[in-house]
Amino acid sequence: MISSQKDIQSIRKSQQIQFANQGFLYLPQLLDPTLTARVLHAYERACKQHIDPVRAAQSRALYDIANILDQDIVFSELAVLPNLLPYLLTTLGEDVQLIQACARLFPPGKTFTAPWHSDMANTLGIDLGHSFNFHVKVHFYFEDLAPDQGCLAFLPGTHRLPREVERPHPRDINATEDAVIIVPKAGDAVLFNTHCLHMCLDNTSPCDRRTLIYAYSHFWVKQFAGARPSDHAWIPHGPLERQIFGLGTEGIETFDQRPWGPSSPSPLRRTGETLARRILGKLQ
Ligand SMILES: O=C(O)CCC(=O)C(=O)O
Repeated sequence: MISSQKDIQSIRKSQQIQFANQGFLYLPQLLDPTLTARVLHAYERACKQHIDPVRAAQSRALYDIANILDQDIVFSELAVLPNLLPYLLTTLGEDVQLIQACARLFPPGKTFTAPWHSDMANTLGIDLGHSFNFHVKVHFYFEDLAPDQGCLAFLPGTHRLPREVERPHPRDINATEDAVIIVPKAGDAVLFNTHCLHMCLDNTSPCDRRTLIYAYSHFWVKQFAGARPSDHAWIPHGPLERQIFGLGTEGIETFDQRPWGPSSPSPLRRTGETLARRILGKLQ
């Protein structure tokens, strides 16, 4: 088993504050060099199988491989990377689930994203400006990007704007002054609240931008096709790992799914219970 509750540390307070205030976290070197090399290798193999290089060169379109989890076991390992789990548990909660996974190849060209958008703008039933723990995305990088290679950029703090509030007009935004642009190295990741205004910048470099993008939310949110490998043997062991791939505990209501039982006691409560047991043991 990869994860057990006692092995999972909290993330630093400063990172919790940064996620709450800015809406994103840059996570340098989340992947170690061996894993980074495995991911790069598996990504290149998947692209060879799924992307016709001639068509790609002609159309310069964006390519997404939506069933990436079926291409190599390393992509499932990445979804539940032990270093990532504390971030998922802190930013979403114990009922975290993978909702979507894809590999993306963005050739040189204009950006394909809407300028400064929230992914959640059409999501009903949620007070977006106050729901900081609803939906996050993680972009994984397995090669260094140049600043002009279609990097991800954010307008910090804009996840706090309600849906109804007018967002800044792209024309009024000077990316170099107003935005935080992440220029990642191989092994880095970026985790963000998808209601934080963000965009992919133009790729004016001569190189493709190659990334993996995984979205996570709660166990009760519907998974997209491809958010679980078809071969369940590829799902890493452990209750949290299985839950992340949408395989909860049988007999537990969807809303009550937790990896370590329906109501995992807080660390304070666990300490209290241990103390109580010791004291009672001495009294008997
Ligand atoms: O950089 C990208 O591939 C897309 C960025 C984006 O808009 C997203 O992940 O929601």
